[in-house]
Amino acid sequence: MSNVNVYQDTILFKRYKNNPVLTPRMWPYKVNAVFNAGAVLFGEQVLLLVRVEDMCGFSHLCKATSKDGYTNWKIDSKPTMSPKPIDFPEDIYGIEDPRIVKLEEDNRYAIVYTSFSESGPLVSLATTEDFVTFRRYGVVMPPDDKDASLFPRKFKGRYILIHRPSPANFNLGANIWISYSPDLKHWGDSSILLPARRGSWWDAYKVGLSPPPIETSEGWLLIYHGVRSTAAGSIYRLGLALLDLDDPSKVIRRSDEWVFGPNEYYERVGDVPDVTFPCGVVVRGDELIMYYGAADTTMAIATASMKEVIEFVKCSKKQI
Ligand code: BMA
Repeated sequence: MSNVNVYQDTILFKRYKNNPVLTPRMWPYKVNAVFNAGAVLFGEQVLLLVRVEDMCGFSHLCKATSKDGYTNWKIDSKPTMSPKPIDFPEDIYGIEDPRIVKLEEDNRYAIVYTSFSESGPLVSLATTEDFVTFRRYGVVMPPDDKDASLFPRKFKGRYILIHRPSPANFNLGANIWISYSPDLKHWGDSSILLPARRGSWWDAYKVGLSPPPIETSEGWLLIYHGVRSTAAGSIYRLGLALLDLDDPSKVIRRSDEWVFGPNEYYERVGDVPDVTFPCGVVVRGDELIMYYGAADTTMAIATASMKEVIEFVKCSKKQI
């Protein structure tokens, strides 16, 4: 397959030359696919919690760490965090797509992930200090809901969650929502944060948060995915938005064009073709390292300059 869209998405993000960096064949045990990893700086290392799909079709999370964030990945020899359907029945068909943030108030990392329940996907929460033991909070948002992350700190005494409920009627659009909680347990004051567009837009009818929000001096940078539905299936691409630093319910900017999308062979061919799906980034100085699932099969990396990304999003249309 030729790279048909070589010019469109190479400006801001550059693909790592040795992509894909993690593949099912590298796994210490038998798996079908490794993708959609959450990412965080843990001590001196980049830590990925990779979504691993087993040979029954169920997903769990497995840790992979690397000193430079690109090479020499050390992969846990068995699942790091498995579904626990006896205590948490909502995990019955697996756990997927973790988004990790380090909470500023203490030493904990919050992992917000999708539990695949008997009634469909929903949002669950766990915390950890060491990525060995996990405290599970259970369901945060009932189904259908996914693509969720916390912010690293409270705003006026409340935690904020970004998430994406899906309406039963596709024509109503699956929009990104924002909700608040005083205690990580009781959630409310929900409203639409970033709506899916309509018509032939690349992000019409379905959008969702990709990695957790990234703090910058200009506001919270959102990398979100938009899903274009075509006769040949869906195309998962990425766009940018900027939220107000003190009040993240205010969208300041939103890019019109997508900034990254499936182009290379490993993004276009796999269990689900034409998917680029990041659940984690690491920022080191000006370097934004984006870890993304490619075609629901492998893990790949693209990098960008934070300065250039912020300049780009600031040139986008004002939203307020
Ligand atoms: C979305 C999520 C992702 C997946 C993508 C493409 O709805 O469920 O886990 O990568 O679809 O299949």
